[in-house]
Amino acid sequence: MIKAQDLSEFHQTPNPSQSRAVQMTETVSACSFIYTDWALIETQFDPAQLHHKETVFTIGNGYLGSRGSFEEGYPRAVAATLIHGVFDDVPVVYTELANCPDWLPLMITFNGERFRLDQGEILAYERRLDLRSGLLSRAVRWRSPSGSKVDLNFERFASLADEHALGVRCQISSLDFEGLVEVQASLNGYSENKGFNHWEQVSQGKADPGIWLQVRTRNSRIELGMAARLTVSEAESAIEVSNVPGYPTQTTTVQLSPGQSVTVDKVVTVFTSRQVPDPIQAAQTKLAELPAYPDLFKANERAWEETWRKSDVVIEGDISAQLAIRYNLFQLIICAPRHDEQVSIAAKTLSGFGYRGHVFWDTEIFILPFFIYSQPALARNMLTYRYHTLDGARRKAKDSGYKGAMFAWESADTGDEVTPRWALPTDPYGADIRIWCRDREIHISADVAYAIWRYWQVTRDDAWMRDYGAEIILDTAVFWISRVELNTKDERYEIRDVIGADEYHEHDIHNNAFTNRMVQWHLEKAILVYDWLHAHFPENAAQLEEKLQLTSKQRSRWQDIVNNLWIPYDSKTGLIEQFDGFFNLEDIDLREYDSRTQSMQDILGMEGASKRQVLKQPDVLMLLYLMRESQEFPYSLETLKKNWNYYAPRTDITYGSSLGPAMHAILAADLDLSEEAYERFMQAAMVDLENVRGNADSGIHAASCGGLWQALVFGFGGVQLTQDGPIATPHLPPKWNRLKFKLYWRGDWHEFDLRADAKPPAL
Ligand code: IFM
Repeated sequence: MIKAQDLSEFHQTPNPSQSRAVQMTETVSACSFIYTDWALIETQFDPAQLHHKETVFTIGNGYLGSRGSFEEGYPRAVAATLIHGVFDDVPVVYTELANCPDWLPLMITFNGERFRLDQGEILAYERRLDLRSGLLSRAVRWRSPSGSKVDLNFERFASLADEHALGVRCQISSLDFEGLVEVQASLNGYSENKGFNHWEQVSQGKADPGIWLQVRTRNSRIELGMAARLTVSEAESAIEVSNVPGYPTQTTTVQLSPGQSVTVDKVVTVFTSRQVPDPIQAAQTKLAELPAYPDLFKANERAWEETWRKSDVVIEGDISAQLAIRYNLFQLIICAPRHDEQVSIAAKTLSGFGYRGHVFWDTEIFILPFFIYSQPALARNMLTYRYHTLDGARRKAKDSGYKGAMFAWESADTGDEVTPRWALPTDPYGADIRIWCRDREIHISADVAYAIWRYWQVTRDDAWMRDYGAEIILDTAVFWISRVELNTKDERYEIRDVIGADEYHEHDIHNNAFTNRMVQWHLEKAILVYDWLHAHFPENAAQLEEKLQLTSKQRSRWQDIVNNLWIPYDSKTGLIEQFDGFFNLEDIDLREYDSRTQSMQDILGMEGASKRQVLKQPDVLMLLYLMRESQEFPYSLETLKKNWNYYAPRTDITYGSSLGPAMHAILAADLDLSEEAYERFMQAAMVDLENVRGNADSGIHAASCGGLWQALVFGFGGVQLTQDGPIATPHLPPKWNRLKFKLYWRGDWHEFDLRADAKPPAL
């Protein structure tokens, strides 16, 4: 067997990615990967890691995401292409992103023997994701069951320059094969969401040249049109079309002798009725206009270059961290809607079926900062999604007996609550499990307000604030008036029956510090926005007042709540109690569970964990992080130190939520706990690449990707925002020589080039 590193001779293809030599300055291998500065390279095919690697090799372009399944298929493969906003009804979880027709299939046979990785022999194998250009390629040297040796070089990309255009290429070279090679390029209309088929086949046919397929979701009635064109180079060959229902196919057959090669290109277009009234017509028109594969790729490459110019982060001295940060940012970039403000990034991006494409607070608190500071127009798209889903949030508030707008814990196309009420137990005799987040994890409304404020502070986009942001902040502030309760005995406002950021505690949780302070903060900002609107845009203020039935009475109520909302902070000890009574719960020493491989909730049971001082993810510490940016109450380094010492050892950081490690990395860096900061950072960095939680098969952990960027900039970079702009106080991990990134701030770009020795502030 040839080792992957020896495969250079293997890339003799007219592969666009080869025209630009990859700078392999340093490499590190892990999980059968080699990490270089810009490329993730898989060196072996391991069927046991099939689904994990399908997630890892997801590509996309902000419109769709396609998992890294193979063109030729594989038994038990979970191929998926998810398109933003293509939701359809489903039992229990209400709605989910429908797995769209598969644009990848390429079936290749050699004298009738079908190329498959589970047949014949793999003599050499390398799969490479080039993060710089979004190109996924695979080089396989294969011996067929009857003994013929061939090389196959596949590549694919989803164009970042034109989100409706996709490309697949395969160069087939014969080493000792003599005979007929048949290539079938298809569109597969039978994609399923793990056994559930959302599609009705509407029509299909022959394009000029090419094939097309038209399908419609069963309930939401979204139409999708896909068209494809196969071209063959380096060989003379006719192309035929066959129309198996739901599976239009173009087939070509060429004669190949040892030393000869043939290249097939499949370019694909896709539209849905969410963009155009006639998606199949749009797909065909675009296909007819589309350039050949190499030019399509070049335009894509240029678009990536432009994107990385704004978003790249350079780490020197640590190739794993360098690759990992670029990989995590790549995964965020490919799922960020570029031209659609009715959708947002889901917890598992467009890379898997986990959480069904639903959007959580993960987006506003963990993911958006990266976009706000590097591509604010994309952040604006996603915040505008919250504007368009306000009516759903209003229905949720009304249904729960409240006023204003109460955002859904899990949100999809309409903004109505889509968190399932029940989960089924794995034990067939166990009871169904009630999911309380939909009712109680209400901090989401303040989290959205927090992201809007941050966006506004960074961009000074007053027009957006006037037309969209203000309405969101004010109507959710109206909700809080109806949600808080007055405790007449203690003469204070309280918020009872919530779930905070830490989801191990769900019952009888009153006055969760995180929730209460976020609400108080939200109302402080609502007052500022209300006054700002009146001062600068009185007409808009009057319209909004009428629409939301706002009067100065509400403004006074907000102020009263701000003044009197209970925040369980003890100024003598500096400790913040996570919620009323948390300190009275049975304490736990997590060091006694050091050898565990499961979450503390798995070990103790739901009830057991809820009765102890053990956290699934940072809660008080999360609050301190969010208040740190503007140095607001209760943040101070001293308070952070005290609360870190209390809560960090009680947090199930490795097996609890994937949202935790990046946050701990930031705070540990603030506290100069460099070893801890680096360990947590790498835990977050590798969550999908190395499948550290064992669940990467269900999709990318998007919040962790976003948290990682924050850990770099705000943790290791130590960036603080001042009136004069961002200032860095670096705390680089010992092995890093350099950390370089850019931040957008009020119309300017601030470049930071932080060196281990000099550690200068912003340039
Ligand atoms: O939003 C998170 C939550 O904080 C922890 N459980 C998973 C959710 C989705 O990532």
